[in-house]
Amino acid sequence: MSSPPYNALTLYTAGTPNGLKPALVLEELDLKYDVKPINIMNNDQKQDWFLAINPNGRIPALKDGDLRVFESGAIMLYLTDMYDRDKKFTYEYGTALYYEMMSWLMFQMGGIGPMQGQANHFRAFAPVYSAYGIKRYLDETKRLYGVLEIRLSKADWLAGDKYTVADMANYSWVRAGPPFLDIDIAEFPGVERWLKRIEERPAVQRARKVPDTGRSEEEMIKMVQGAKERVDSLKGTGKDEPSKI
Ligand SMILES: N[C@@H](CCC(=O)N[C@@H](CS)C(=O)NCC(=O)O)C(=O)O
Repeated sequence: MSSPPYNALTLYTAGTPNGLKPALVLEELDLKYDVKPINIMNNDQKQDWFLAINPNGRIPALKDGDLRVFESGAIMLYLTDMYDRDKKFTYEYGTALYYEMMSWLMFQMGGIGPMQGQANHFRAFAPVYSAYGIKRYLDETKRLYGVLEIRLSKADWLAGDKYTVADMANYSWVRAGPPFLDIDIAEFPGVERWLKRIEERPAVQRARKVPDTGRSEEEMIKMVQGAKERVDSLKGTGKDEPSKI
């Protein structure tokens, strides 16, 4: 069998922070790819055909011919390793800047993603109102934004002097902080400037429409607001957190 790349890319994704990450790379590199929208509310991602692509049963996943890649960070690295020959959005493997970029990418994968994901769950999707759960994960998410702020208050990009997959991965989550968690991004002025810089990129605007859900950004924000109100309405109904854990 020949080695990758195979120039036969299919992205399995949904309109979520992790789902956005590969589209950001694909659009910046102007690659040709098919999109298979996955309805995570219907549990498409738990079906056998999908588990054969991603045994973890989550989006996103990527196929390049018969080769599969899962975990959003691995997908981003696959795409830059294989298709970013000029190193526009990554650094040369083995250099100091490569490991700096990798550090910020892993910071997102192991920190902001899981912590903010839990904060979103408690704030907008939980079957109970848990003040403890909301506070625990919101505080940790804000602490992690503070770590980004230390870097972005004095630099335009997370690693070195260019926009890389590390910025793309962190951006995908940080942009969701205000609508989901009412985080006031002005408390993190360097992060706020960096978000604006990223949002101006035409490739970012295209990626945000992948997959095409037929819903505008305003409609999505309204849905999130409704979800938060549902959780709030559980306060004091006996569906708030148990007194003993
Ligand atoms: N570490 C994984 C996380 C993937 C993940 O949590 N995806 C969510 C959407 S953002 C998902 O598929 N949720 C549906 C489920 O858990 O079944 C990655 O970065 O790819």
